[in-house]
Amino acid sequence: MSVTSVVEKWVEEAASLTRPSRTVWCDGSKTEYETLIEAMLRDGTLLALDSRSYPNCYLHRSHPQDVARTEQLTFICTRERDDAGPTNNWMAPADAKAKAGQYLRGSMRGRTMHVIPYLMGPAGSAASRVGVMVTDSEYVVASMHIMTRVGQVAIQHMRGDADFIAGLHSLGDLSPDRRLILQFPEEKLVWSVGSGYGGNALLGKKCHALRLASWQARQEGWLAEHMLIIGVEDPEGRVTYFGGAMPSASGKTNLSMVESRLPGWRVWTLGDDIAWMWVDARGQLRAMNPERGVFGVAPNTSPKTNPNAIAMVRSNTIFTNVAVTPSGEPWWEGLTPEPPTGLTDWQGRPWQPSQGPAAHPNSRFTVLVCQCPSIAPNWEDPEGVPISGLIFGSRRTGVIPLVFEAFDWAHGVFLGSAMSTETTAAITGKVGVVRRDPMAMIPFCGYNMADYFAHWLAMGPRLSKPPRIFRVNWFRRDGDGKFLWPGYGENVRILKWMVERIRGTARAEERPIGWVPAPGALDTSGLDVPPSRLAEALRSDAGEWLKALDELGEFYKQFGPRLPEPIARTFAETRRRFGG
Ligand code: GTP
Ligand code: SPV
Ligand code: MN
Repeated sequence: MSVTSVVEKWVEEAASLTRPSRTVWCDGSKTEYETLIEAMLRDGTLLALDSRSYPNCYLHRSHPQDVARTEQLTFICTRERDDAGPTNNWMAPADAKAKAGQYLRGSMRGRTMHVIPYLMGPAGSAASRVGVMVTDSEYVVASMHIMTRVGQVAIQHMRGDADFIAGLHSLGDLSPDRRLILQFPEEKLVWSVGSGYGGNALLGKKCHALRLASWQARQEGWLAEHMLIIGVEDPEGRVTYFGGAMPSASGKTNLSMVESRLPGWRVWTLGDDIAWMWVDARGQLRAMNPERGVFGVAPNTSPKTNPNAIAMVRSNTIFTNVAVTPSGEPWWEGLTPEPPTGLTDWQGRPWQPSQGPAAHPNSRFTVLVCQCPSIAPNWEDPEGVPISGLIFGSRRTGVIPLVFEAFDWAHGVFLGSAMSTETTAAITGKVGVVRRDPMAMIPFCGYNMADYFAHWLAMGPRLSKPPRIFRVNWFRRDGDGKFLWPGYGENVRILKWMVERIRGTARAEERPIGWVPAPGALDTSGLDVPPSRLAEALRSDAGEWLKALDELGEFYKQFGPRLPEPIARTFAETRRRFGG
């Protein structure tokens, strides 16, 4: 493989810091993948699963203290603190390198350093971008094979000697005390040490495709978002494309491969976690999925909730931190109504129900997205797909209705900026705590969030027909703690209403928060949800909202005068509409 001298020089620098016993350049081939798998089976990094029911499927158990992203150890390292903004952890670049340098110096001694040239986005797309990461984890290399396009295809995409994001990753000693995930947007550089898990370690994903890409996107006038991409096909065969942002473990993968419960309607999968979007020459917003695989949440994935995912993970899948049955099949909470007997838990111990969940709540599967039965035929179109609707969803037990539509682009950006959500097991820390999460980007925006809002607002006038913006909440509960809306496959009913809103045919009522489905406007045919329950799911209560707006006002304060005026104005208007 021929690489540029800038790449070579950077790899040499990484090696002189980490001191691997040898350096291997990855070509992305099937043989390379198989060789890695064999080596990991030999050294116990992987366990083979039952080869008849789960061919080419493996189980990896991560270090018990390394099971999710660690946001408190994740930093944006810009020269100016203000460029990272008040919602990011910040470290000066020199301090960050001094600190992480201690953990990285000699960290690959006795290990192999794998050099992975990877492409984010389909081959042949002007929107695709290159990264080169080095790592001492074979599990990371195999995962990158699935999640990105590895090898010569990446090098070919470089538009200049230095046209790549550089990523240095080392497992270090896996201790959270010596773990840092550092983004240096001004140097197009990532340093990650001390974790082998998910977004901490697969540097193409959150570090590159969101944190650094969002920085580049702002400079270059596009968007890098924590969004799924779907095409919704109606009974006449017309497809309407949506992007959808939801916080970690809050429904993107599920919505991206929904099996429709409405006859004649179907949902096509294009992406489940990240969308890169740009405005084309005609003023149309277009989107593509920079990833090639799914790193999806296992718990609650079942033939009932997500049959497409169940089919997708039946072969060629790496499972991480799930439980395993005596016959060598993966298992997690929710897969079957009752746990099978004789389970081994995610840490390899015989499982007793009294010990808590058998699979880690953030256990995941890594698999090519093209294995999903609902994969869209055009998912790798270099031109992307035209986006007609954007969805902001979050996990809220109360306050936020099932679905409503923004009045216009600026109002939609306000609704995105106003998102809050209950935390999940995707990040270390307490689960179920309400926190602010604008556009589901609080952990992933690589620059000052006030500037991010301004960037979103500035997209509006560039769009000849701005996508309609919708807000959803599948997670609202009744007084008994039960979900008000059945969710999953039934969410297609909400998508149908959105498509009809875009076409101008669906009825809606104006409320202080936006357009809410009029009674009867949501297709509930064959659905066992009484109108009173649906009304409860759609309710917006002035008292609750005024309280929520007070909290939002507190959040906005930290941005000071940097908060864009249209956001402040829409905030004030919303308060007024509620009589506040
Ligand atoms: P990340 O990969 O962390 O970014 O997560 P994600 O947004 O893709 O979330 P995912 O679709 O994997 O869903 C995570 C959790 O939300 C699982 O436990 C799901 O069962 C649950 N969930 C998803 N959709 C629904 C829904 O419509 N209703 C309910 N009640 N739960 C849902
Ligand atoms: C998320 O947390 O949003 C994920 C999982 O998609 S990870 O790749 O670990 O960040
Ligand atoms: Mn995610």
